[in-house]
Amino acid sequence: MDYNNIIFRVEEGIGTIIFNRPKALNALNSELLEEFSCALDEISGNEDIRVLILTGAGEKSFVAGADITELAKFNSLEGKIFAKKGQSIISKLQELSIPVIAAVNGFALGGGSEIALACDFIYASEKAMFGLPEINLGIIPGFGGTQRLPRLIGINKAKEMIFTGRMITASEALGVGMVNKVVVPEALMDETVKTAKIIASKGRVSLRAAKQAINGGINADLATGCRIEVDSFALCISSRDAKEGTSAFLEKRKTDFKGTLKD
Ligand code: CO8
Repeated sequence: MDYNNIIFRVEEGIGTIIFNRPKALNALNSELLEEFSCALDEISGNEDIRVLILTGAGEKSFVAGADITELAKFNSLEGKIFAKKGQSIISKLQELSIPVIAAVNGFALGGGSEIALACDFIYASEKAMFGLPEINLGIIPGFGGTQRLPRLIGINKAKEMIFTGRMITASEALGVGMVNKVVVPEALMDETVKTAKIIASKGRVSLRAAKQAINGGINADLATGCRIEVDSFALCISSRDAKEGTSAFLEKRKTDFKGTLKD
């Protein structure tokens, strides 16, 4: 597919999607969402991609939310269709078997924060601003924000953000555990790629199993979560990567994970 609203590239096993409507602060219109969805399908079908990075074009914004010019015209049914479509794309993002890092370079508002929240973790530029300002538009977050934000930062802090619509700075986001690392704007991509490369050097099967165990267990009770972990552990122990990892340790050499899903 030709992409007009995103840039999608793959280098050394690292996929990068850049939301690319800088004149509208990379707001999510239907066309961009469709392209994002197709790129996620491409990534799911490409075993060479080991880690995905999401970021925004331009210096100002990651994604400033859903495109309000589109939202303003929706009736209830259209709103429901749009929200369902957005949620299914964001679930697709969360369910990717590979790790996903959001490199938030500027505004991550509404749907933009919700995309970042569905990533495995967030690195942010000092200039980043996070918020769920939907209340100011007379609506509520519709791409999973009322669900993922409280799970990540706690119910009371999430309620304060959602009820006031107030934006928080990158350092506040760091303080509440929404963001893992804050760096100067020029260092954001380098820092993110550095971490992505470390992750990409690990075994694909064990990365997949770890993500599956964490995501599967987080909303379950501890006993269920531990059962998921046992199954995920069993999945990777017989993999080629596990043989490589254990042999490399015993032979006192560096690991060379092939990243294949075949055992
Ligand atoms: N949609 C469309 N256009 C936008 C958006 C947006 N979300 N955000 C910014 N733009 C456009 C502006 O209209 C402007 O365009 P133009 O130059 O043609 O006038 C351009 O981007 C630059 O924006 P500003 O001039 O406003 O830049 P400022 O630096 O003054 O302000 C802000 C930046 C604070 C980010 C400001 O633009 C803003 O508040 N934007 C809206 C943010 C927002 O409310 N986002 C939430 C949207 S709702 C949402 O995401 C819900 C998701 C779930 C939907 C469920 C479906 C029913």
